[in-house]
Amino acid sequence: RQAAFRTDLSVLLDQVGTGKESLSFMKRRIRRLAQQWATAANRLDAKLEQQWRDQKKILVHVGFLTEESGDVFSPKVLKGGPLGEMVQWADILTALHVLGHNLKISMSVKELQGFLGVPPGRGSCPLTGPLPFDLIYTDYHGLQQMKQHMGLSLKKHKCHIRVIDTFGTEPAYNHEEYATLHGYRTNWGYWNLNARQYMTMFPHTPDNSFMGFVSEELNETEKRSIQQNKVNNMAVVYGKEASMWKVQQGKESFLQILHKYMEVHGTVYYETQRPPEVPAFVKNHGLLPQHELQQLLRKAKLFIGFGFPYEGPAPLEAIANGCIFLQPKFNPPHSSLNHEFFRGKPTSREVFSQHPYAEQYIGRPHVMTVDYNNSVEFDSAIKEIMRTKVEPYLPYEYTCEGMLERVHAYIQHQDFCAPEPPFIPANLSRKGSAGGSRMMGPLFVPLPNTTALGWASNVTAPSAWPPLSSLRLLVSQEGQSCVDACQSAGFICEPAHFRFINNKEALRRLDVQCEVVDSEINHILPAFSVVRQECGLQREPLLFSCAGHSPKYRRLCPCRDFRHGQVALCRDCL
Ligand code: U2F
Repeated sequence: RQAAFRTDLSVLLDQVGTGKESLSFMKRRIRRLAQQWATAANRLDAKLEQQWRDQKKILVHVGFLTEESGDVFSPKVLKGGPLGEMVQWADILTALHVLGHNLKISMSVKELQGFLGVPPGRGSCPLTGPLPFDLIYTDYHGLQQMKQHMGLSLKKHKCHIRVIDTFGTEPAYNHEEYATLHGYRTNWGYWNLNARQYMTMFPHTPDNSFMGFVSEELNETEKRSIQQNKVNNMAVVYGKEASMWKVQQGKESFLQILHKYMEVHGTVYYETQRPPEVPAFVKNHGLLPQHELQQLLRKAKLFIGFGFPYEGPAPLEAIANGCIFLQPKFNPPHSSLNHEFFRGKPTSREVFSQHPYAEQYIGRPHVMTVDYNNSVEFDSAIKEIMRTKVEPYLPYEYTCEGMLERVHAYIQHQDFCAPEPPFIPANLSRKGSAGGSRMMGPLFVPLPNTTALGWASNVTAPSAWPPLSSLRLLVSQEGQSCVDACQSAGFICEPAHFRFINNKEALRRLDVQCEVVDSEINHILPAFSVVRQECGLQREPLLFSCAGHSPKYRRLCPCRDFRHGQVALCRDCL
């Protein structure tokens, strides 16, 4: 069946259910953004020009909101607890509904069992028939629940699953045996999925797919009125929970500096009294409903982060409402190795500021990233912000149309169930140069001689998505990951393309001198060591990793082009 865009959200609102603050929060959000979604649906509908879209049967099982997982989030919705996840799930549900798919929503194990057709009860009971869904969106909690209640049949059906995973999961942590043997042990991970089945909140980990969420969009009249009503010396602090302000104890000086120039506002949750962490000069509004926060942001000139929370939605909302976002640089960077918050998360990603997306993808004049310990730098940043005029800005990928476009493309093109076209393992040869090898049949794609970038287009993988035409082969520096190598050349690492460059032909085309070409199970491969003239190809496709790097190795990197404002999609991806 063909999917038809929907602009009426009432059925969705009924499906979300009632009885919890988290659900009420999500429904308020869905209602508030309804008009914006409808406009976006009409625009995308016109843009796709009658392109056929399959209607999929989709189950959304929101694991972290189930009682069975402890649901620690719902009771904190009105108390300054994390809302980013709820923002994202509300938007995912809306996107799937608006795209016209056949949607079922479950927020308890009982509902999950009902939808999957497994008998209720505590034990694991395999699903005997076919899976009644084309796609299941869930999270790590939900995945665990499915394992408990579907037993081994989960393995059979896991290619249909998508895991919403805020901070991302790197391939080395996802591969059960490899993670166990090589110390990539975490509280999560170990699911042996294709890493692109994990979907993140920001496009920070190209090994995973970028799901995202949306932010409020403004029309031209609203933009003009915002610019007229900006209060140049008004700052709003990012941090709705008092503990987020505690980070400042002992080095309160930057808040003092800020206070010297600006009126400081906060939206910190409190019960009866001002939280002691919040200085007396701060005008605290208490936790605000989302639409009231937007109003506050429309007046403010500056939205300032203290370093936590990491990578939330609020800075995008602030920038969309015409604020400049000021945030601390992290030196050394924060990661699962040195910071409690990231410890146990299945990623080694290093976070160089509170909001790396804002820094890298938006940047000046909307975003300023400075060293908060350097009071001179901080002081001059505040002065610069007060005299800089900025327009409200929202990257296309965070608009409703951008999210619909991306989710549409994933649903129609990402298929982890179809057998991968033959993965041709290394044609091993010892003591031979890669240059001496035969061309590798259908995977051979010639490279222009002049540059290491850009496979030519006589390709033989018509079903590949992203299409092979987007591939650019690159060699990283020693110790550099493919994430960084591709980025520094203006591209993005594309894990789906690894299988086309994991061969001797790629080494030969790049003129790599190999004494030995080995095929191994190691997440930094394909790569080579210049000093030892050793080349290695990847033997385990699940370990193809954009993130991997190692000091002695230069990596072969499959980069691709991307659309401006929609990094998840290549030029020919729609
Ligand atoms: C992030 O979670 P948070 O919930 O802490 O993220 P924020 O950026 O603070 O914003 C979430 C939403 O809270 C709303 C605001 C945002 O959409 O409009 N809000 C509000 O309604 N009223 C207020 O007074 C203030 C904000 C991240 F999203 C999570 O994935 C992480 O787990 C967490 C920790 O890093 O940070």
